[in-house]
Amino acid sequence: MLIFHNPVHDKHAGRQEMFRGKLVPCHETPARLEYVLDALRQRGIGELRAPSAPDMDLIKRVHTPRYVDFLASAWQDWVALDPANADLDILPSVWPVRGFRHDIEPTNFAARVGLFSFDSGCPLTAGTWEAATAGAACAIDAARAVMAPGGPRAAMALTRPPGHHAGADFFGGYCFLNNAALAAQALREAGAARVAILDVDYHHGNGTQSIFYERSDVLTVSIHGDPTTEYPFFLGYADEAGEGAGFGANLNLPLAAGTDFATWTQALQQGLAAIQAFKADAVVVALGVDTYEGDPISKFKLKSADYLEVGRMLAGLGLPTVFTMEGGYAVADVGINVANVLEGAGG
Ligand code: OKP
Ligand code: ZN
Repeated sequence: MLIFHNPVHDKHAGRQEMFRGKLVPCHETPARLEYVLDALRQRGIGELRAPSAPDMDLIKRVHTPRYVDFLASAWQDWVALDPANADLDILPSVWPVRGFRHDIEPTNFAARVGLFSFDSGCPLTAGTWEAATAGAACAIDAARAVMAPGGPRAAMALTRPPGHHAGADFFGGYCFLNNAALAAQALREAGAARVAILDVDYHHGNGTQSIFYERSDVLTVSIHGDPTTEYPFFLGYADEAGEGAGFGANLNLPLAAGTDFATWTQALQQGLAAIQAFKADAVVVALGVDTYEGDPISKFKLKSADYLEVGRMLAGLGLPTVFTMEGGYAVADVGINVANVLEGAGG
């Protein structure tokens, strides 16, 4: 497997997130990715490569140009307000909910942060833009690699911050640019007529779903903790099937907290069957390993060895496959769990 790893992922390093009424150290840390790199190197899995420059035009076909421009300048805008801000992260604190106007863009910085975000657990830091754009480049490169004549069957964007909660014009859930969506768009533009995104992260991929909700060329499937009790709460229910031309091209498979591998596997089979029925030409796997029994913020019960079987089942599709790195917060075990998926998928 060809693995595009983000060499500047650690420039995104949030200090604190709002969690249950307190500011706590961020769960989504640079160490997560280092554990994966260590595990892959130790086990000789994959061929590591650095990404090329990000394709900003493609990024602006998935995200709105004004959101991309906001992200690109947010840190400079923040520090311009007060030089002392350089020692703080940007955390959203106000949002335009029902009844507010959505057709205006305030000039106030806090208001703009709220306009482009949906939670207070997602600090935007000095290096977020650099890390997120390099990660986007990993996803785009991985997609182009599997579509190239003679290219590998599978490639991975090994990056952080993750992406699947980021929508066309908002960040949240530790995500800024939607790497899985960017990979899917790159697959489309490289010649795959029909693309499926299979999101196996513990949390519903709300950003990915919303980006493709009205499109018939990209099937979005997500297996996740039931949003009745699990983040992101306001999307990810089983009755969300897509809209307009996209009707029938979204499948949510919510599972109760406490779900074990046997039950989770049945949902995966269902998701794989939907991808086959869709006649996808290529697939993007939004790979979160926060389904792990030891994950500190999630409630499924997968064991490390189970991830080998997950990889085998995904490879059974026999499709060009791009993996993107999403969640997984049992930091010391993220490496073995991701390496197991990739080994199961054929290394
Ligand atoms: C990102 B990914 C809210 C607590 C939950 C967000 C979890 C984001 C998970 N205050 N925080 O899907 O792994
Ligand atoms: Zn997650």
